[in-house]
Amino acid sequence: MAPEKNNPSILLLNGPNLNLLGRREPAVYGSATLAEAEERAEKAALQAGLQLECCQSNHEGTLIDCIHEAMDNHCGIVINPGAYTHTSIALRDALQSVDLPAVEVHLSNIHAREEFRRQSLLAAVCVGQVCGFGVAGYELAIRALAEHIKKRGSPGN
Ligand code: CA2
Repeated sequence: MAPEKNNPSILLLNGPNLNLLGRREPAVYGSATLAEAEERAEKAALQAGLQLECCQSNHEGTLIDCIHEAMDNHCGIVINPGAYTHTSIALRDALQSVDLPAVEVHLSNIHAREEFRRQSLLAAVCVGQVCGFGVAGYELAIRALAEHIKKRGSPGN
């Protein structure tokens, strides 16, 4: 959904392979599709008084472009960076450079999985991290981000 002018809005960004949600590995990532997860996320955002724009890409550069564009259109970001969580200094730099509050989300508990998933390169430039709650994590992250934005003062967009 495109953000309405003058209404505060946030961006929900999903990274590589998350377009396959609900279609593969349901034991790890659940059975809800990305569209269903986004629908639930939008309801949570509207309840918190925020518009929600959703974006998914399998490409690092496209995700970076979305983060840059968020600077002019949104007051915060909820991001599931997928496997880029563990590898992408470029995504970390993008999040840091736009200076918007961001919450990192993972469907699975990355700290209870393989060693290589336990490190997030992005967590240090996010307000916080939600993981292990499946698609409900997107709603939790949106509520947490909304609270953070409210506390910090009224957003300009
Ligand atoms: O738990 C998460 O949300 C992850 O960000 C998911 C990534 C993984 O690389 C991270 O370590 C943790 C993988 C996304 C793969 O998405 C799929 C979804 C459904 C079916 C197959 C893959």
